[in-house]
Amino acid sequence: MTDHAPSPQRLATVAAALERIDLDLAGAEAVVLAGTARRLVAEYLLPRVTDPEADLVVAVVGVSGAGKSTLVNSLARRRLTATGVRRPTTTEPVAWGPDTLPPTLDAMRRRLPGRMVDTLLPPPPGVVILDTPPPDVRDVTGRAVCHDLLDVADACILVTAANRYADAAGFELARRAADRGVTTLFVLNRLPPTPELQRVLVADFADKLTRAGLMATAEPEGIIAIAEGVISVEREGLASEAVIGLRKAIDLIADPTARVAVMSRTVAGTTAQVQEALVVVRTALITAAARRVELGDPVRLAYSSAGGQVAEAVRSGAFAEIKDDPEALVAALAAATARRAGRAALHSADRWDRLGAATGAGLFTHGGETPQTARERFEWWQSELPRLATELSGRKVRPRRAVRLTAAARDAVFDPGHEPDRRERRLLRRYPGLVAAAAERLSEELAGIVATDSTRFTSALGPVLPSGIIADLDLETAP
Ligand SMILES: Nc1nc2c(ncn2[C@@H]2O[C@H](COP(=O)(O)OP(=O)(O)O)[C@@H](O)[C@H]2O)c(=O)[nH]1
Ligand SMILES: [Mg+2]
Repeated sequence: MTDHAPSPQRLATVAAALERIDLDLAGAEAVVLAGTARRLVAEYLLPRVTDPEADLVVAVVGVSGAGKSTLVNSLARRRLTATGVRRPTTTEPVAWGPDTLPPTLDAMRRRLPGRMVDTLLPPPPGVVILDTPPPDVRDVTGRAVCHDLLDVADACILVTAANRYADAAGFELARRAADRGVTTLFVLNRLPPTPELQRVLVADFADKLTRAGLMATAEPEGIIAIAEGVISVEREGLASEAVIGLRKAIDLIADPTARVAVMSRTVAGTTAQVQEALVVVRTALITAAARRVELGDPVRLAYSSAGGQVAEAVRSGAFAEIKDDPEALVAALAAATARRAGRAALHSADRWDRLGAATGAGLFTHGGETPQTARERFEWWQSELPRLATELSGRKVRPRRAVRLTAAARDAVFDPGHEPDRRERRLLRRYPGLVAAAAERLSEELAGIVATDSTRFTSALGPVLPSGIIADLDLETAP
């Protein structure tokens, strides 16, 4: 293969990375380009670079009725057949080649029903000729079969009927091929019998191709002219002499030296096209990641300070005067937590609004379930205090003592100025570290409650960029 061709390892890395990215991350343009890049890498570049000795795939393309199938039959000197194909309109491709088809056709063969290969009397060694359906034939997923075949071809033959070329029929196929550096033979088919008229039409066709940027110079020699001829009923083709020019042109690219050059040009062109697409995809992913940080940052800061503020209020004794009324305490604590979460939400939604991100009315206050969640978690915290004491000391707390112990620990956590009486002090001494552990666990609960409230924002940020993906989405990196 050429010096510029990416290695199979690199291609496999890029293909895997393209499978891995969650395209919710990027915009519509990047989604389309990532899909194209993935197909070109997995279905053309990787199999082609892995097996450079495999035959050259030459796709015969053009609009319906241009005479593609007739020309391929003429070259083969018989009617080509493949199981499941109904003539005269080709709806499924037919590959005319030897028994073993190049791996670049594997993906298409898997995707299309039926057998697409005719191995009887194969074409010149080194090439596989592919008769394709017209561009309006689509597979079950809605993709144009002809486009996908053209995208895995090494060379192509664009067939245009003399009465159709004027409206640029099939030019978009030539453009698609040119974008990948595919060597293209232009056939002006079904020409009228008068040589003079043929010359005029061929020159005009060459001129149109040149002006469309599909041919370097308007040389009529660059075009293979074929006159409308008599079709043999039994082989559905023209007399062999009619296609001598086309056959010679195919022999030229099938020549071992020319083959390598043709293939290298297509590999280089396809690599360049993929690389361009990858730049757009990488940029979109990086932009999306930066946006995630821009939007996520204010939310994270606002909510972590909200959790911290309630914890600080507890430590400074803001709830001291109701510490002996468990019902009032839980209600006040839940209300305070929800209020702080609501303020963090307001701040976050306000920032998002200014940053142009979508915000619903509900985002400007705390989540509807937050007060109830807070209540349940504080009740759980309190009910777990005896078990926490057991965990710390390894001693069982008897049920009657549990009530007193819970009250003593709660008093100590919520009232920094609380002076325990002798009984309480004795009780707490039996469970060293309980008050500190209980306070710590309460802070965790507070942080958990506000974090849950913040998921209304963080879940809207979309998936995180998988690590290493940007470096992987590059064909120019060494393996
Ligand atoms: N008489 C005559 N008919 C032709 C010629 N080329 C194609 N046709 C007819 O035009 C129709 C379409 O040709 P076909 O090869 O199936 O076109 P495709 O859609 O490009 O594959 C068929 O009925 C062919 O027999 C030709 O040179 N002479
Ligand atoms: Mg056909």
